[in-house]
Formats: sequence, C-alpha cells, structure tokens
Amino acid sequence: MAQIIDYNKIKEASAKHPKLKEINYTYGTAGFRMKAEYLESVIFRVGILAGLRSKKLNSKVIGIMVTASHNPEADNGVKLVDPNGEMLEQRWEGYATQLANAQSEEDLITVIKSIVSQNEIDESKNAIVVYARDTRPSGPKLIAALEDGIKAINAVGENLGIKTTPQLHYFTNYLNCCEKPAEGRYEELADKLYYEKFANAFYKAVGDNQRLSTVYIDAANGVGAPKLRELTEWINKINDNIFKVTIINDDINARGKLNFQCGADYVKTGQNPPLGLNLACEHRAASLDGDADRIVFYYVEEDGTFRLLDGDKIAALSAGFIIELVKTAGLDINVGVVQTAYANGSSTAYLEEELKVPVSCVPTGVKHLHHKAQEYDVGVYFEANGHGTILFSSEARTAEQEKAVKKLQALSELINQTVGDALSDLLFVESILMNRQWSFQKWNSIYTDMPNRLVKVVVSNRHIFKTTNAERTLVEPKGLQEKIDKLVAQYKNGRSFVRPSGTEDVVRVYAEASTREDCDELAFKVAGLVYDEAGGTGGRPSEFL
Ligand code: 16G
Ligand code: ZN
Repeated sequence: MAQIIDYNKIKEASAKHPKLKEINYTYGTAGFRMKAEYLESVIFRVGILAGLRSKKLNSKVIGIMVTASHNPEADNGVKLVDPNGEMLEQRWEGYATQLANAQSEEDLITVIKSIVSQNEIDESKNAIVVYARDTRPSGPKLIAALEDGIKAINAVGENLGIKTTPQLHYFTNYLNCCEKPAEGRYEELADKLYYEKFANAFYKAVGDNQRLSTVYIDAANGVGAPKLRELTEWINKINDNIFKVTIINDDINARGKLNFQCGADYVKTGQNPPLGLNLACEHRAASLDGDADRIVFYYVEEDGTFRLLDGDKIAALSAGFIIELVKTAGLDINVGVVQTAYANGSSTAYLEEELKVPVSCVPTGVKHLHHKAQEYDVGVYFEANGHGTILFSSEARTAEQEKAVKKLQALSELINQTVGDALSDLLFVESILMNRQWSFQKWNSIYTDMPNRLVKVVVSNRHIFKTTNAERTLVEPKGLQEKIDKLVAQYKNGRSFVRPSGTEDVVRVYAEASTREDCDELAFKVAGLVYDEAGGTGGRPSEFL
C-alpha cells in the first residue's frame, strides 16, 4: 500500500544532493544534458518527478534514461519517457525545469506541492518507475542519486541496468500494455523481449531473399556494441545465413573512447569515416551514436569518394518501398513523410516529385516529428542526422492478408515505433535492401544530395533568436532574415536558415547550394552576418566571410 507523499523524507534525502548555486537548468529537446558533475541534484529530482507523473497517470510505468547520446564522455543527461514510450508531455518539461532549479529544500517542497495541486494528483496512488543508463563512467553515481529520488517519493523503482535509449522506450511501452514481470526479472526481460521481437520480425521481413554482404558497424564505443552483438546472435539462432555484421569501435570499458572520433554524429558532421574503420570500396558500413538511437550508412566509391546515406536517404528508401507495397496491395492508406529544415533539398524534391508523397516540415526534435507522423496511416520520419522511425496506424496493421500486406505487416513489426532506434532501423534498411537486392551505390543513386554545410556561431545570447515556419525563418533579431534572404538570392538553388541550438550554447547556420564552392561561401557569409549583427563573441572565426 502506497503512503501519501512524505515531504520530510524528501527534504532529508534532498539535502544529500544539494543544488549547485551557479547553475540554471533547462529541460530541453534532449532532456537535461551537461557535464556529469553538475547533474546529481537534477537526477535526484527527476526521480521525484517520475514518481509524481506515475501517480498522476494512475500508477502507469514511467521510464527514465540516463544518457548524453552522442555528446563527449564527460557529459551525461537524463530524459523521462511517458507510458506509451513517447517523450515526456511538454507541459511536464516545465515542471522538470522548475524542480531542477529550486534552490533550497524548502523551495523544492513548494514546487512539488504546486505540481501536486495543479494536477490534482492523488498522493496515495502507487508510483512505478523503470530506469536504465548507457555505458558512461558517470552513470552508476547518477543512478544512485536517481534511486534516492525514487525512494524519497515512495515509488517502486526497477533498474534495467545498461540499455540503449530505444530499448528503454520500447520496454516502458511494453510494461504499460502487457503483463509485468516478477520483481528482479525486469533487466533480463527488457533484453530478451526486445531481441526476440526484432529478430523474429527481421526474419519475416527478409523472406527468402538472398543475403547481402557484411555490414561494418561503428558502435561509437557505446552501448550499441554489446546490444547489437546479442541481437545478431538471436537472429543467427533463427537463421545464421541472413545477416552478417562486423562490429568495430566496441570498446565500452576504456576511458575516453565513447563517441571519440567515431559514431553517427562524427561521421555525419565531418562526412568522413570513423577512426578504426578501413573502408574498402566494396564495403558497406554504418555508424551508431552513443545510446544507439541514431544511425547513418556510408561507403566509398572506387575513386575514394565518401558517400553518406543519412536520415534523408533512409526516409526516401523506406517511403519508396512502403508506397510500392501499398500500391501493389491496392490499399487505401495514406503515407506521409515528416522532415526538418535540415533535410537536404534534393531529398524533399525526390519525395514530392518522384514518389509523390506528401512531405511536411516541422521544428527540430523528435517530439515534433513523432507528433506530426501520427497524422498519417503510415508516417515516415527521419532527421537528417539519422534519428527516426516509422509509425503504422492500427488500420494499416490489420489490413487483409495478401503478400504485400504481409510484407507491410512484417515491416511494421520490424521498426521500433516508440522512438528512433539505430538497431531496429539497421534491420529495417537491410530488409528493404534485401527485398530489392540493392547495393548501397544503387540506394545512393535515387537522388543526389545538394552540397550542404552546417556552421556554429557563438553568440553572447542565443535566446534572442526566434524562428517561425518550422525554424526556416528568423523573426528576431529584427531585420536579419531580410539580409539572409538577400545573400541566398545570389546563389543558384541557394537555401539557408539560422536557428538557436536546443542542446548547445550556439546558433546553427545551415546552407545549401548547387555547388560545393557556392554552398560554403553562402554558409560562411551567413555565419559572418550573424556574428556581426547578433552579438558574435569569442573571436570571429577566420573562415567567416
Ligand atoms: C536532440 C534531439 C534531436 C535533435 C537534436 C538537435 C531528441 C530525442 N533529440 O538530440 O532530435 O536533432 O537535439 O540539436 O529530440 P540542436 O538543437 O543542438 O541542433
Ligand atoms: Zn542518441
């Protein structure tokens, strides 16, 4: 029987994890994320918030993931997951920020009480929370603080140990719709159920198509390495001739290696292969990020040119295959694709003009994409950085049993619909390529990326930047957008936008144009303009024009 909230107990426990005075925390696009040493008080309070959220939702299970994804090893972070496996409801992000910033124990209690009263939370409800972490060295200490928070609010906490972010999302959703395991069996079951589901779905989706060559996977020296290894063992148990991977950058124990010159973000940003991978021209390769929710694919041409198959290419490949199945089966199902401003212009043109699929553009961050994708029967969403998934409405899932429908169903089971998942995306892409018997070269040739460049500008206050039109137009600082437009107009197929980062203290400039030279010139001119007119600081980089 749950007790009502014991505020004295919370006060005492909180005193062991005092808030650092100088820091102002914000629950942003990626939850709380910063240097690990600043996070102890925050994580303790996230434990409390998760307890409150579970009580509010009638004892539904809430998930908590401790990770800083693709960030350097010294960082860490924490994110809450709602019962259906989706990101925390937006209004509660504000509560998270308020709790994190309460300076004293008294302030903390005041904030908790106001959340309870605003949401009419029944304090006597049970609360249940599951939590996991990635492989960062700071993880265990932060998990201990989290457990103190969970205990302080008398919630039941189940530790899932080391998991990928998508595994935590998937299992949170599972626990809220299926039978809960016995106490003490959560950690093991979270792996087993996940492997079993995706291995079986992969087997179904590939049918009797011929297997393709080995995929070399750069696991960023993170949690993706052991998890992918176990997942492939499960696949091999069913049929050891359908999927071959070689995992590199799988050292999760050595300090300093996580995401260091490897991983999806490094490869996407630098358009270079990661450290430790010697790519020959026939090799197929992919990189995960530190918590295995992003994936990008790549290969090198005979002349050594590096070719990236990013989130936009994954979206195009998936949408093309799904549309074909839908047509073959004669289904009345609407398929749509959701992108952000970062999507390569050529990908949008390919989707709209060749595949004739509706494309919408939303602000950066998974919650925006996920939400929009739910409007379609089949909603494909991928950020260019390799984070994404596909949502199949139940209508699409229960259509009649024809061959194409069966394949569509198999695909719907193969993708982790709670959140973008590098491992499930890998199997999904591989199954389409096997069905089509396509090489990476063939896949790449569906459209040609426009040259593009991303530049960071350090400014004294990024919060003065306000955008509209899915982040493609600046509203403030006033007058800046007009000046950007003038620059853009000087370049063939020019496109550029400026937005404040949600995860770093910088402003990002993106530019595209017909040629590499034009694109770079446009990007550095816009960056220079932003630096000069909107409080650039820390020295004007020499490449800015
Ligand atoms: C976070 C987002 C990711 C987005 C990135 C943008 C989630 C789970 N993750 O990592 O989707 O692409 O932030 O970062 O929403 P930025 O605002 O610094 O450019
Ligand atoms: Zn990630």
